[in-house]
Amino acid sequence: MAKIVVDGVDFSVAEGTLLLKALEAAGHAVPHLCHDDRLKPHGGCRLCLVEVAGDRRPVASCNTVVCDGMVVQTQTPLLQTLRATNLSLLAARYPADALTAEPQHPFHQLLAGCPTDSPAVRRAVGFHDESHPYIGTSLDRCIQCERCVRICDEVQGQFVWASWQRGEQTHIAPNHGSTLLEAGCVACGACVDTCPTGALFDKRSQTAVENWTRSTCVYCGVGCQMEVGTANGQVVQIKPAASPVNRGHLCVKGRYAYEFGTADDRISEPMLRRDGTWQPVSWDEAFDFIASRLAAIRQQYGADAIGVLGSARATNEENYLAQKFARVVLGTNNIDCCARVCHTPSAKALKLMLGTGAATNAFDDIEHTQLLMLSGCNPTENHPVVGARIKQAVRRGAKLIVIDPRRTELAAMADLHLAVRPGHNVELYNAMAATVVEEGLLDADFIANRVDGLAEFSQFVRDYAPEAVAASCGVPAGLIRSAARLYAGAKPAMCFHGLGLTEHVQGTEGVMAQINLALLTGNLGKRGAGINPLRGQNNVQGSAQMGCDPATLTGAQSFVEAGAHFKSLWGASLPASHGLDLLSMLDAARAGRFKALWAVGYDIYPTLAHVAETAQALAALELVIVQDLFLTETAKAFGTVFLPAASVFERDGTFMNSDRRVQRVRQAIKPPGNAQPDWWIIQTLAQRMGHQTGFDFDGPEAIWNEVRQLWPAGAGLSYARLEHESLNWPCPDEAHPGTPVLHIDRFASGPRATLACLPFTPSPEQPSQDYPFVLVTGRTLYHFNAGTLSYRTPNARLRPSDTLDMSPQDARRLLLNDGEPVRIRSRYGEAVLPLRISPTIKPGELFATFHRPDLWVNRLTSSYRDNRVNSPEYKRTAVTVEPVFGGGN
Ligand SMILES: Nc1nc2c(c(=O)[nH]1)N[C@H]1C(S)=C(S)[C@@H](COP(=O)(O)OP(=O)(O)OC[C@H]3O[C@@H](n4cnc5c(=O)[nH]c(N)nc54)[C@H](O)[C@@H]3O)O[C@H]1N2
Ligand SMILES: Nc1nc2c(c(=O)[nH]1)N[C@H]1C(S)=C(S)[C@@H](COP(=O)(O)OP(=O)(O)OC[C@H]3O[C@@H](n4cnc5c(=O)[nH]c(N)nc54)[C@H](O)[C@@H]3O)O[C@H]1N2
Ligand code: SF4
Ligand code: SF4
Ligand code: FES
Ligand SMILES: [Mo]
Repeated sequence: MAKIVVDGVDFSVAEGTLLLKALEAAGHAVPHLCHDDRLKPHGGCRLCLVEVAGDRRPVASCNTVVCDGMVVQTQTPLLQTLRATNLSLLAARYPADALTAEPQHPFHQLLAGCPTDSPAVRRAVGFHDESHPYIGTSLDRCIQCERCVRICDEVQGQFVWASWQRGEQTHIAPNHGSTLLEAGCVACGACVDTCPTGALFDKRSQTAVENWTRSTCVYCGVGCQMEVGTANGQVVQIKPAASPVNRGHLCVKGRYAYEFGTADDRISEPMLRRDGTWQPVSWDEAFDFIASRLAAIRQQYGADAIGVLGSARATNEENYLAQKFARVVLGTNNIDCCARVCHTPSAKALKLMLGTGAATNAFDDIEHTQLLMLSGCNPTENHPVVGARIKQAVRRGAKLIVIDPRRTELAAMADLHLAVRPGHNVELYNAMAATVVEEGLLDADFIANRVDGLAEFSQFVRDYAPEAVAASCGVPAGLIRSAARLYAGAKPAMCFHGLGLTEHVQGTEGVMAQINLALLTGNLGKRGAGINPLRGQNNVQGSAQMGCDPATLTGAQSFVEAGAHFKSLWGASLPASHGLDLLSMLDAARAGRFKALWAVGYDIYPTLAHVAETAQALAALELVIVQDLFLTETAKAFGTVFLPAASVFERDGTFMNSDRRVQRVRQAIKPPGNAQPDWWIIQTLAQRMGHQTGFDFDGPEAIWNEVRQLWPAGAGLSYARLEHESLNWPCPDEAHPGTPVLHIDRFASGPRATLACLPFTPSPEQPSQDYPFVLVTGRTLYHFNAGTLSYRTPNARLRPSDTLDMSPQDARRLLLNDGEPVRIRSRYGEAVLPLRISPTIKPGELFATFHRPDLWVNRLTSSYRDNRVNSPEYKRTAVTVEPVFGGGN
């Protein structure tokens, strides 16, 4: 601690604190304009000046670090004169009307407290952009604090803004291009958020906010914390909140894509389909109908003819109730969620080899690592706040390896980019492991203390020397060796991965092969290391963790280890049969053995692979219950009952993010019409079906407390703690600080882990003369999965359509033009998309997004699945492409 004296009073603050912050903490805050906690000290506006004993001239407190014995004056006459002069210089030529129209901006508040001369001439404006859907510019208010320039560089890493010219003519404008979007803006809103004058503003937030509610983003698994601004019962603005996850930053979806809740086609009444048309009914009628149909189906076909899908978009509490409903009320383990189609392979691989099926390290480790290896993930688009943190780590000197068939934004920045052929991950990792073994790059101590199976593994990987597999996996042998050396040589080195590893026939094995590399090089159980799946939706980690998985109970506990505890707490027997996963439920439906499905917040029809097969299965069902905000494609085509759910803004609970944090979701507004929170819907139906006890919670906190009783690693995560702490599980009791790094001294499965020998067998899905291209499907920044939420916001303007990305070479060869609609055909179906010619794609490969259900990209994908956990092979389909004569469909 450093002792300082401020205006004659003694204070103690932590050594190294910025003087500006120390003064704030001491209750002697000084005015400031160009400072932002998220940015490096700048010292430009000279408003935060203070006098420090021993210094001849006043210093900028935002640019000075406290040291022991410092004696500081904050209010001398000299300082007051200097501040007033500096403020009036900034106010010169400032539009006076702005002060009265929008008094809330920090600069306007400073001017109100400090009389300045009234401005005579308006400032010249260098740049004006009307075209952006979210960001407005009034640069006559720009006071050159450069906060926008700095935050775009230092936090988002996009380098959109620049300060142009000198002196009187100085102005802020994009680095290049005539609009923000042309300059590469990704609409994160950080520049708007930091601007102290309103020179940059949120176009859609013109209503004054009445209330701010802290909550968690509804989109991806990063789990950003946000302040939800409401007025007149509606969300009118969203701002980033400070938290260890997002550190006061958001991406375009979290910050701006919130208007789905008030979309015209939001459904807020329960509905039954009668004679082919949807008719609104009361909750009573809907529940009575479902209860009697479920009872009849169970009577006729048995409980295992029914299945429930939890929702990765709903809370932990709701998913917990969904699986309890399946197991206790229906009596079946047929319960799953969309983790099945993305990271169940990761969870399986991690559980099998290390004992805990979740990311090993926290996002904070990005700032503590020497090297990042990203495999089959595209964080700047899909986990953008993490993507931005990775970019900054690389700017600060961390090494970067990217393994991805495409040259993604981060691949273009990487030290090494390994453009592996889609589906050849196991082969490539085996070759990297072979290099590590052959060249003696192992961490011998770590292996001696914690790893088994080296002899057998060394023998096994001999067949995978880089020179032997280079041609097959598409990466030159020299590059494979360089990557192995770089990864093994950097201590610590951290892996992130995505669906490019998991959505393959060898998905689980791809993750296992990556874990081998971490075991060989000692990159587990320490800060800045580990194996980290970037989980998909806001609560996909939680949905599966709560037990929406046929094979595991809440807390990913097995029936053997935890079954007795559940039976006694639930006062019920557990279903005896093995549950079906989602894909097996649909297989059983096609075989006539499965009859009813309740899909909570999951639109399976357009998002599962091989739409034609999904349709056959859904058509064979007698009862399809859809619980959602909108009439999804599944509901439109096959729904029997629709139950209207409350949105993320309309209820309480918790989500679990990608780095194992449980975070609060708080109700900010009321649901529309008769829409209800998912937990209420599930609980009320359970009661209707005769289960009063066990489903009589008075709200999400009570449900969560039952979860804490059943899941030892979550027992310490009380709502009271979550109010002010950000904790990673395991957190077994209320005094426990949480566990950001797993497997520190021993693995969850025991003291030692075993290397896995994983022979590579290629996917049966192979290109041929008729289907010469390999199509990869995936995501883009502006839209989210089935597009259900994001296409109901102005993000639709930022990216109106899915595209088929093709290399310039192939486009030239096939005489196809950019933007032209093309027909893509696979062995399973066809789709029409506009072509986008992109140098990020290799010849012979293609990439398409799948966000617009009406374009049906999944008509193309096959029914091949991961050989261990059944995840569809979305990332590899043989197709052919041809022009669509006479335009698109
Ligand atoms: N903006 C946005 N964000 C999202 C989503 C969204 O739809 N939009 N969805 C959320 C969900 S549910 C999920 S699960 C996550 C997914 O996030 P990611 O895992 O990042 O998702 P994808 O874009 O599907 O695939 C990632 C990358 O895998 C590469 N790839 C394909 N095949 C291979 C291969 O064989 N090997 C390797 N090494 N790479 C390969 C692709 O080129 C692609 O760049 O994103 C979440 N975040
Ligand atoms: N070709 C191809 N297909 C893919 C993939 C791929 O990479 N390629 N990826 C796959 C992956 S990883 C995933 S996760 C799936 C995603 O597929 P989905 O899970 O269907 O996609 P989401 O858009 O996340 O939508 C879930 C639904 O939740 C609803 N919802 C939102 N909030 C709530 C709520 O609070 N309560 C309720 N009840 N509902 C709510 C939304 O309206 C939406 O209908 O797609 C898969 N499909
Ligand atoms: S919105 Fe984000 S990316 Fe766009 S200019 Fe502002 S800070 Fe940069
Ligand atoms: S990075 Fe993910 S959690 Fe954060 S604001 Fe964007 S979509 Fe939301
Ligand atoms: S806030 Fe310190 S110089 Fe601007
Ligand atoms: Mo996902």
